Formats: sequence, C-alpha cells, structure tokens
Amino acid sequence: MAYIVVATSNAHKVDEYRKLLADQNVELKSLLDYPGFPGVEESGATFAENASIKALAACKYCDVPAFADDSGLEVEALGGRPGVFSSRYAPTDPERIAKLLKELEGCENRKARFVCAIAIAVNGEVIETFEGTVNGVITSSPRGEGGFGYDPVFQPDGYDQTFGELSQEVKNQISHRAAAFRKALEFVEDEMSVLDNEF
Ligand code: ITT
Repeated sequence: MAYIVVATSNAHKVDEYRKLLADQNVELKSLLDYPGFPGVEESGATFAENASIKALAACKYCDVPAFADDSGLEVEALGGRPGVFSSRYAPTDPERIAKLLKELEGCENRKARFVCAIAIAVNGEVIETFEGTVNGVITSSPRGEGGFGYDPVFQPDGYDQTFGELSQEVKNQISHRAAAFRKALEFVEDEMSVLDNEF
C-alpha cells in the first residue's frame, strides 16, 4: 500500500488526518513514527511558509512524499493574533485558552477564524500549498472535552456547540483542516502517482 508522512508530532492532528484519509488507499505515518527527526524552526511569516518548511524537512528526512499542516487561530479584535504564533502564545492548552479569554475580557467582538495551510513535498520539493478556514466566535468560557488546542472556546458559525463539544465527525466535516485537506486531496487524486511508493 502507498504511504505518506504527515509532518507533525501533534497526535490530535494525526488522528484527524487518519479519519480524513479513511476512504483512501493510503497509509498515513507521522513524525511520531520517526522519533529521530530533529525538528525544524517554524520561522515563516505565514501559515503556508511554515507548512512548506515542515513538509520539506520531513520529505527530505523520511525520503518519502510528505505533507504538513500549519494552523492557528486568528481573532478579529486582536488584529489576527495569535495567528502563526498560536502554539507559542502560551506553554499549554489551558494557559493559551486562559490568556485568550483574559485578552478578550469585556470585548464584544468575539469573531475569530481557524486557518490551516497544508503543503505537499515530493522528491525534495514543495509542489503545492492549500488553505482552509472556518469562521466562528470565541465563547466566554471553555466548553467540552473533545478536540485539542483552542477547540473548547471556538464555536463555529451555525452551531450552538464548541469544537470541544461537537463530535470529531462534525469537526471533520467543517473544520479549517478538513477544508484545506479536501483541496489537497483533489490535487493528489489527479497526481496520485506521486504517492506510489510501497512498504
Ligand atoms: P506540529 O507543528 O508538529 O504540526 P503544532 O501543534 O505545534 O504541531 P502548529 O505549529 O500548526 O502545530 O500550531 C497550531 C496551533 O494552533 C495548535 O497547537 C493549536 O493551539 C492551534 N490549532 C490549530 N488547529 C486547531 C484545531 O483544529 N483546534 C484547536 N486548536 C487548533
């Protein structure tokens, strides 16, 4: 079976991608399967740049086609912060959420969006990047145990529940990651031969 590496060490992302790929004849590996991977500095100014840096490094290290996701939360009242710094905003998920709610205390504009950029690298080159977004609002307190990151305080437009409360099936239909992935998959289906490496 063909396989591809997703250049992430975030087990939640791997889990979401595994479900998104369930109907495809492709095995998914991640950097959790390559514990010697040295890591990279996410020095890009945009999600697409950081996704490209990660995909390229994994493709070269693992010597197989790789894709990477750089994602984050853009909050309108904060001028788009934390954006590409979403994972570096504070040390842990609960601290990131607490800091965000504190910054938004008393703020009526709760509009936010999740953004995900996916880059695909093959034969030591980034061949394409794709972007997906989902709009929503930041709730006044965390709700739900599901998902990861900012999910408990993000309520997507059209829903009364946060990503922490919604099932993974629903999140995987409407999320920024799902939107970017659908575009990537469409591209790959046309170019499936790039994935024809065997175990
Ligand atoms: P990798 O770089 O290894 O993929 P990471 O968690 O550091 O893992 P990013 O650099 O892309 O990933 O940072 C994305 C951060 O944005 C992530 O840690 C969360 O805090 C937040 N985030 C992204 N997608 C999210 C989602 O679907 N739900 C909740 N928070 C999300």
